[in-house]
Amino acid sequence: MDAYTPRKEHKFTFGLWTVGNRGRDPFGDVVRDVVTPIRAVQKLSELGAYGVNLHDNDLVPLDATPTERDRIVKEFKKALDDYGMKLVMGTTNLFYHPVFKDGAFTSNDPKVRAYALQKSMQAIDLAVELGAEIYVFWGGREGTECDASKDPADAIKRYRECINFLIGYVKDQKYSLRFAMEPKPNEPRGDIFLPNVGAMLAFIETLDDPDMVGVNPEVAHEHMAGLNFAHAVAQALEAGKLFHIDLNAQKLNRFDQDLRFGSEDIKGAFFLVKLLEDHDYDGPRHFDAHAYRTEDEDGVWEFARGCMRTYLILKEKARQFNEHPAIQELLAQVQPRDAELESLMSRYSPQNAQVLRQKQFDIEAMGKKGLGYEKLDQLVIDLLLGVA
Ligand code: DIG
Ligand code: MN
Ligand code: MN
Repeated sequence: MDAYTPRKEHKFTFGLWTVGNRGRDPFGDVVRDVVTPIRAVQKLSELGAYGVNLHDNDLVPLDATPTERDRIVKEFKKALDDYGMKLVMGTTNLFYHPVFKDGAFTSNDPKVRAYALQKSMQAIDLAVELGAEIYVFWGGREGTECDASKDPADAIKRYRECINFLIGYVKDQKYSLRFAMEPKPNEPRGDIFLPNVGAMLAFIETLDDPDMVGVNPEVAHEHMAGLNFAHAVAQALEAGKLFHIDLNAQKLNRFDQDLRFGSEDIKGAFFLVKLLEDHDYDGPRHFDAHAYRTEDEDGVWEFARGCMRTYLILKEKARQFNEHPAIQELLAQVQPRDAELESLMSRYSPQNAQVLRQKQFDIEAMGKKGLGYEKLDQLVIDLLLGVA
């Protein structure tokens, strides 16, 4: 036990599919035995996690009878109680079965879209029964390879129709559930609709009840699009739409690696953790990631331990940043305040516009001013490398 030992209060969660990942990839078979949902709950609780998440079929097989389903749910609920774990987020697997090969909510076939809604309503019931208050939609199959196959505007309309239908279902059932939509630019589809946080935020505003819907940004997915993940999360936070987050790591310009959190791009991971902590994000810290294919089951638990440990190390580094004299002194210099100008700009008025138009600015001197960011960034490097 040290300062970086996870505790329930840190709200770390893992999808059953993460520690249950058996290492299959497009070019190789499984390398690990099954980790059952109950074993995952037990081991993650022992490691200090707060809860787990699941797709419907991570727990209940597609072909389970209602009786089998109820037995499985009863046993799983007992495991959650026995090990003091929460079921935090639910989601529907709308990507594995061949029926979804050309999408679920955006499929050209109305029978597929109708089945996707039916499956989603059943999965929502399951998640609510297990105590979830967040429901994620990751449209992994909502996209194209052949753009001749469907009008992308029609696809967005179908997507909206299905999400609105499920908003109606949740309200009708009086469930206390919020939706979090998870963007990804591609993979498994050649191109996926609503590819990043910005696109998803715009889509959410077109729904019947935008307040009920937020985003679930994932590190690897914004990185796949070459975007700054902390900036994407900041936009969601600032809009009050960060309902959930998928933490992992990713090397640029590669397939979705879903690596252990913080194992790549340490500076990016640091500024993400700093953002979440500075803004008192109180949602779950979900690791949507998996161990390397090289690992056995012991390696899987090292992976899970590492995700949480690195988050806590970076959380401590963020505290040190906020108390670091040289960094804070430099920040005060590079972030000057000007009460008069800030007041003028804060709200338009003819008077403010008139005063602003009379202002004189020495833009040559302003342009020549050195901002000291080299020194500031090196102080961050010193801090992260443990020499500050
Ligand atoms: C992939 O990043 C997706 C699926 O794992 C799941 O539907 C979602 C929930 O975290 N992330
Ligand atoms: Mn991913
Ligand atoms: Mn994810």
